[in-house]
Amino acid sequence: MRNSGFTLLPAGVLLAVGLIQGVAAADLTPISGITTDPIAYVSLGSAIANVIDGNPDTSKWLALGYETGTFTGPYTVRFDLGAAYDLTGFNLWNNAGSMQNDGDGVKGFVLNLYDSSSQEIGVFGGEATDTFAMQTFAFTAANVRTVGFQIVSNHRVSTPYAAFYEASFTGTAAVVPVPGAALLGMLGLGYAGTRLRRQAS
Ligand SMILES: [Ca+2]
Ligand SMILES: [Ca+2]
Repeated sequence: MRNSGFTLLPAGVLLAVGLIQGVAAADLTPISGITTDPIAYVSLGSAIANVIDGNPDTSKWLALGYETGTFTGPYTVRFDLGAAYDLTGFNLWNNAGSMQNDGDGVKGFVLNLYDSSSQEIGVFGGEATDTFAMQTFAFTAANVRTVGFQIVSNHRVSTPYAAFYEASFTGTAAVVPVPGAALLGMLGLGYAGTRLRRQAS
């Protein structure tokens, strides 16, 4: 009598396999963000929550800086990914409002990468165009929990703020050793082998 391998495995092993497969992740929307820099146009709805709601909508944005004067950044918003991830890139939906290429989008930026202990473990710099379409910036960094998105410049110095309307990251859950899960897997394989041997005899 033939059995599929899966029916021979105890439920715990199937659960462990499922959890491992579930680790794969594509788009990572931060769970929260903070800034100690000024947010411009709060009265018009400018807010951090707008850029981490998973919904690219140019009418819901975050403007860092001031409403009058000139651009005097850098301004930083620090995103919390909610867990440690091995990152492969950054997605930015830049500029805001009803018009792109009007100078208020992020230009030069730096990503400061921190682990779960808030130790800086990497830095990535880039330059964004002043357009609405999603821009992707590839890099690799392991065990990143929070990212400081430091806006160094916008596209027109006479505009005193920089605006964008969504941000996300790509990557997979950081691989951490889980001795218990490995042991469970070994026990499961041993159990399956025992069943196979018993059935063969
Ligand atoms: Ca949004
Ligand atoms: Ca604009």
